[in-house]
Amino acid sequence: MWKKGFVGVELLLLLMLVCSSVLLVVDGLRRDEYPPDFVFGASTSAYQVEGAADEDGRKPSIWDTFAHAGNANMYKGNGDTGCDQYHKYKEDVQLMTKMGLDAYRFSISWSRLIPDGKGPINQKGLQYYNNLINELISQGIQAHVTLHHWDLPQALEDEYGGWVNKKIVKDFTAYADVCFREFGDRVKHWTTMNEGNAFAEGGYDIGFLPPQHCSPSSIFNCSKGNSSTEPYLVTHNMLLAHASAARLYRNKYQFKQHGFIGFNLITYGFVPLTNSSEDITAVQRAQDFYHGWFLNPFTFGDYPETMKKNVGSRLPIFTKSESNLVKGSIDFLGINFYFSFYVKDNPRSLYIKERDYAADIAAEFIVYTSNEASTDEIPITPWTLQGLLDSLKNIYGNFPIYIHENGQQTHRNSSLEDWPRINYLQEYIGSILHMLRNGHDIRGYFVWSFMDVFELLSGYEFTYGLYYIDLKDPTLRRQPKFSSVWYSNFLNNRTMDPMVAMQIEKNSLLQKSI
Ligand SMILES: *[C@@H]1O[C@H](CO)[C@@H](O)[C@H](O)[C@H]1NC(C)=O
Ligand SMILES: *[C@@H]1O[C@H](CO)[C@@H](O)[C@H](O)[C@H]1NC(C)=O
Ligand SMILES: *[C@@H]1O[C@H](CO)[C@@H](O)[C@H](O)[C@H]1NC(C)=O
Ligand SMILES: *[C@@H]1O[C@H](CO)[C@@H](O)[C@H](O)[C@H]1NC(C)=O
Ligand SMILES: CC(=O)N[C@H]1CO[C@H](CO)[C@@H](O)[C@@H]1O
Repeated sequence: MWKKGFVGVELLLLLMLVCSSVLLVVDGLRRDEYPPDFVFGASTSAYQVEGAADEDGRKPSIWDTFAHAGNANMYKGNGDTGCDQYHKYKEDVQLMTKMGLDAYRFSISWSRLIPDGKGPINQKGLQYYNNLINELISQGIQAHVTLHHWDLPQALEDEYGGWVNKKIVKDFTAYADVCFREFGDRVKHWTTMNEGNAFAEGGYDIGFLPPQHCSPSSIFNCSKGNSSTEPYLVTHNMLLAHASAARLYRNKYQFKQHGFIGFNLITYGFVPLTNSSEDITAVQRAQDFYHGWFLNPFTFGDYPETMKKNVGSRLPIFTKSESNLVKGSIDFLGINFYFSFYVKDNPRSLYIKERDYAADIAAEFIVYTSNEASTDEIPITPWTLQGLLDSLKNIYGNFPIYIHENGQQTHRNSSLEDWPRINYLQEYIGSILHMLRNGHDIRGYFVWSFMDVFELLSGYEFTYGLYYIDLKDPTLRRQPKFSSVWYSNFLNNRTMDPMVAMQIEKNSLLQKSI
């Protein structure tokens, strides 16, 4: 499939002549139209790529436990081997260099660096992250680091319940301190939490994600939890842990390391199902519950009024000093964006006696579908991303934003000629230029994912990668998909059509071998 039949050298030369005259025009997207310091990158996270799960002193995280307990019966697989980046990081950084990435977004496995979550540092873990960061920096690739990506050390979950307990604030801050101290001379972009809102909802309300807490009424058979209270408690503790780490960074490191600290949320495009005022209000409420839950405290020092009203006494209250700590504690917001939903007002859910977070929103969410996309593919809706950023800017001001994740899913076993992914990336990257021109302070864009990783929502069935990995191949060779060629051409200011580019690449290989 990849190595299509031999094409004559003459034809290739002709193609090259033709394409040199259509350079850059193909999609109208040009790298050099974006601000020079705008970063284009790709993302992964520790548990999804590293493998080496019990090597060199690493201990389990709540995600290891979740995966080995069967992933809430949604799919099979675990990150024991992942993409084996732990051993292949040099090769991977080479691919990034060749691709022309400005930045690589990855996460540190807390339980690899500090296996019990607190206490002694694992020297081998420290060495690994130093090696990876040095390799990136030596190639001029920025390291954008996340500290918690669904992978709290299991030891802290066992000892005191992890994020439901306020003790987490102290341990998280101490872990962050180690990272700032050891890596902060080279790492300038720190994100404390990945998808804090999805972690609270998926992990503590519905219970289909680690650490799988939920009330007995959930279909996900959790062994513990309380969907009415824990999502709010956990979010409160995440906000305090973030803010405490940010204060530490600002007081102790920022003046000499000159970096930035932010937080990451999953964001959705919300579209009212009808134009009734009820549905339009339901959209605002959905935005408050999903995005304002964190952004309101970060901006104003308190939760949104809609949440106070619907959640009542189950919503923790900020003390004056907590409020001051949290307010203004992000230098940037990282957003992950994939899906859009229609939102329908659902006031009846407020009559449920023991309401969970989902019921508190009093809205129904209907996945936005499109006739053009196959059912496997995520519909492409850049206008909802734009609507989201417009509304965030209106409510919270024009603070710096990194799009930390965006990408298209396909079946792992589908073609390397991943045109749906190219279409998706092209539309969103194009829309960012438009948003920049409309005054949005977007600082960077990261494709999820650099390669086919172990996916949180689908294991190894669906993938988002620019590189394919055949799991049956013991060497886990990284094979470029068309999307990687497309992205690389864009980043290197070359022609955008991967078909043409592949021919050029083949031609240069041919010439080398002659
Ligand atoms: C959840 O916590 C609330 C408040 O403490 C309590 O009233 C409720 O019974 C708890 N629910 C479960 C399922 O434990
Ligand atoms: C929960 O347990 C029930 C009864 O054992 C089982 O039928 C169901 O499949 C389980 N659900 C999940 C998501 O594991
Ligand atoms: C709502 O109104 C907008 C603007 O008038 C229109 O474009 C849209 O199609 C309407 N939506 C529905 C579901 O009627
Ligand atoms: C990209 O190509 C354009 C048009 O040929 C050129 O003006 C620009 O300098 C190039 N930028 C880079 C970074 O090579
Ligand atoms: C192209 C191809 O082989 N697609 C198959 C991939 O695997 C899924 C099931 O996991 C099948 O439904 C597809 O037909």
